[in-house]
Amino acid sequence: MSLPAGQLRSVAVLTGAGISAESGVPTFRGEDGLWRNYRAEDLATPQAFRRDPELVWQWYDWRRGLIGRCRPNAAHRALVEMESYFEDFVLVTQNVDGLHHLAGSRAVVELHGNIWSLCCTRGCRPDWLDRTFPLPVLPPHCPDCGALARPGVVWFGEALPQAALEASLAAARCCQLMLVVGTSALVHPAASLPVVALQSGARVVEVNPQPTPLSGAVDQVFREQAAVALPRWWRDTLAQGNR
Ligand code: BV8
Ligand code: ZN
Repeated sequence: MSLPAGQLRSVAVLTGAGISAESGVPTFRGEDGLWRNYRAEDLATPQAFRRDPELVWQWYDWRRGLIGRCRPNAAHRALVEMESYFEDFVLVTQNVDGLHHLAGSRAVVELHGNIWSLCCTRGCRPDWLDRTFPLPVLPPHCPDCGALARPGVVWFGEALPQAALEASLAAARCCQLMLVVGTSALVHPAASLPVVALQSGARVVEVNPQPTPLSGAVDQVFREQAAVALPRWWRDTLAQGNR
């Protein structure tokens, strides 16, 4: 479906680890996605945390140190400009690196939480932000009750925050255009959002140097890096009222 120029009002974006790749944040399933021969699926689980909270915290502390030195790239910045331009704009991210907020995006739905957020495993207090790296003590404990603290992220096998899930599904159902940027489209239920958008009649565009399970179903593919394709397409096409 193609809208006449200038008719584009509602845009939804789904981002994955690939949008932060050019900022220096390792992706999950790329060759640099490994850590000490562990896979994300082995460590990002409640079972791994129960079994060895210190090992899981060492991984998160290592990632926090890496991410803490990274800055948003041109792709993050293009999405900030789009947010001010379009009447209805929602940015749904699977990323926990916080780089969209750092770039200036406000309408961000963090499906999988945020690596800078900590939670009390006893639930005695609301989650809190702690941007120190490296953390002084591993594993960290709750400042109020002394219980073990956990990263404020959604692990495999855990339900996504209900509000975030509902907001992202609503955006997928109502948008005229969905951009799918830098995700392998393997992790559910996030990977189902572009399918919901397609079924709801939206135009779906994928930005990814590699093919994904979505590639055959979307309307357009930019087989390029996000920091190259997104700013160019935003400047040369979308900002001119076309798509
Ligand atoms: C749940 C936080 C149920 C932690 C993460 C079917 C339906 C429902 C569930 C499932 C299902 N099948 C399997 C499941 C279970 C599971 C799942 O999806 N497993 C996968 C592996 C098959 N899902 C879950 O467990 C989810 N929970 O379903 O709960 C439930 C319901 C009720 C009650 C109880 C339970 C929870 C999933 C969330 C897991 N947490 N992260 C942390 O980060 O430490 S997921 C993790 O993967 C990250 O968030 C990451 O963002 C996400 C997805 O990966 P991508 O972002 O796509 O990154 P990836 O490296 O894979 O790909 C990068 C892409 O970028 C590549 O395509 C590459 O080509 C591209 N790229 C590279 N460079 C660039 C680029 N693109 C553009 N520019 C570049 N320069
Ligand atoms: Zn506590």
